[in-house]
Amino acid sequence: MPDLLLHDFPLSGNCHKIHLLCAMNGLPLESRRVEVLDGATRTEEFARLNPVQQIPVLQDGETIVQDSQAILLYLALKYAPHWADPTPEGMAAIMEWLSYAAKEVSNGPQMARLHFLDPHEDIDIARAQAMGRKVLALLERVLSERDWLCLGRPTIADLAVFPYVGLARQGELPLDDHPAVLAWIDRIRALPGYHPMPGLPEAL
Ligand SMILES: N[C@@H](CCC(=O)N[C@@H](CS)C(=O)NCC(=O)O)C(=O)O
Repeated sequence: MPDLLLHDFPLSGNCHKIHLLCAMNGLPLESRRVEVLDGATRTEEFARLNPVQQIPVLQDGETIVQDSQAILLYLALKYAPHWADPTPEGMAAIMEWLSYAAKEVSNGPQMARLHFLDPHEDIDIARAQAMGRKVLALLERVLSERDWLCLGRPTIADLAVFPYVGLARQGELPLDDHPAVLAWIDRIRALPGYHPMPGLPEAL
C-alpha cells in the first residue's frame, strides 16, 4: 500500500478531487490540515514544500507533487490506470479537460465561490460569474450528448472538473436550468467511494 499524505483543507474543492480519486480506488490517504484561509501557505516553510505556495500538495514517500491536476494524473498513472488512458489520443482527451479545470473552471465557479467564502479576496465577482455561466453552458452542451466528459467512462477528467461545478451554487451560479450537468453530478454521486465535502450532495 502506498504511503500518501495530502496537505489539505476541508473546504478546498481542489483537495477534494484527490480525496475522491483515492476513495474510489481504495487508496489510503492521510490528511494534514493547512489553514489556507489564515495564510498558512504563505510561510517560508511551506514555500520549501511547494514554491507555488498552494494546496493541495501530495507526498508519496520521497515524491512530492503539487497541483490538483498533476496529483490526479500522478495517482492514476501509478495506482489507478483505468482512471487515465494508455494511448496518446486518450491522454490528450483527458488533458484537454484537466487544462479546462485549471483555467476556465478555476477562474469561473472556483473564484465566484471564493468571493463569498472569503471576503478578503480581491475577486471581480461579475467576471468570475460570467466565466462560470460560460463553463456551465459548455458542460450542458457536452453532457447532453454523452455521460462522461471523455472516453465514454469516468476518468480523472470528470474528477478534475466536478467539485467546483458541484459547488457552483455557493458562487451564486444556479444549476437548476442545467439538467445534463445535474444528471452528470448524479452519475458521479453514484460511483463507489463517492463522498461529499461541505456544499456537495451526499452519495446516491
Ligand atoms: N492550480 C492549483 C490551484 C490550487 C489552489 O487554488 N489552491 C488554493 C486552495 S483551493 C490555495 O492554496 N490558495 C492559497 C493561495 O493561493 O494563497 C490546483 O489545481 O491545485
